Amino acid sequence: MRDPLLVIGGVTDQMAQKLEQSFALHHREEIADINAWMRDFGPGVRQILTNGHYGVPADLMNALPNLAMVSCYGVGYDNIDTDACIAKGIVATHTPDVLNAEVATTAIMLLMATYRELLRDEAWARSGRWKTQGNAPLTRSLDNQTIGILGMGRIGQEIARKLAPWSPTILYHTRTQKDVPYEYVADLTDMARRSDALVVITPGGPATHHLVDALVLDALGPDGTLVNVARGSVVDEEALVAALRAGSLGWAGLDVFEQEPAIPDALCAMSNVVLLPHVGSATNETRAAMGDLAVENLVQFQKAGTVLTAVPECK
Ligand code: A2R
Repeated sequence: MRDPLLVIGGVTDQMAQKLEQSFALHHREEIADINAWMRDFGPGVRQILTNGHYGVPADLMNALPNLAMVSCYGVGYDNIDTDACIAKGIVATHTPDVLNAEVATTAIMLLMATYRELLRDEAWARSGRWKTQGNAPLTRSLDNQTIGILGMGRIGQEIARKLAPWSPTILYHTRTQKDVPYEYVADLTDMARRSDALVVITPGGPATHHLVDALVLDALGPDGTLVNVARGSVVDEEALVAALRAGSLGWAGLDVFEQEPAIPDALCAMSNVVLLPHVGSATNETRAAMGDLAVENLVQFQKAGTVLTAVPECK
């Protein structure tokens, strides 16, 4: 008999095929009567596969007496209560590094799309306005900009590296200074004031909640661009809408939102924003690598009681 694995959120066919060799998959969304399922399978469940969006709800974690390991398909794990994991002896894993390049590409795509008005000009070409109204208005160059990066970890460093062909001046803000060849700015508002664009790439969770607030947005200013590829919670979305509406912030490129999958109507109605449905890592290649790592963590724990990529709190 294969061990039961509770699966929260979607998995790719490739992940399901690999997992089915070792586990009997129980998909949370297919369980109609969770109490009956708990009685039948709960005590046998030692492992969960989830993602950064769903995490593990507290009632589920508490109801599984033998839960020992949670594998998160994603690098961000702010919806997994790591304090509760530590208290219960549960090891949590995530998928760092394998998505650095893709999320960095997404950040640069949003910078390019906002600076060069990609959506406006694409619509200009497609709608025939070129013929009826003439050339599209000029845009801004992404070259030689001062780019402030909030968060200089694995992905932040990859964003800085990938920006090199545009000859930027890179500033960064984190809680502790890093060994990187960029200028550290101890105060986030100062950094925003000095930056043409601010790229947000910290984890989510209480420590970073609304780090980018009205003051920071105001400091970025009417010619400034905000790009968020981290978590919606890091930016005060209400303040962002107000700043974009008032023109005290120029542009925003957003892959993440506070109440996903909901995006405020006000943002959807603005022409100075580019919106993506949280697709920072969402390519076949990168999701395959993330899926492989999430599955390898599960299988190795099942076989040997060890994991490859524990979250720092569980190391
Ligand atoms: O503050 P530090 O020295 O721990 O630096 C980390 C920074 N960070 C913060 N910066 C300012 N204020 C905070 N409260 C704060 N908390 C963390 O974010 C570090 O430089 C960076 C996180 O880097 P990594 O742990 O290497 O994460 P990675 O792989 O770059 O991914 C970042 C996030 C994920 O958690 C997902 O939410 C998203 O990107 O995909």
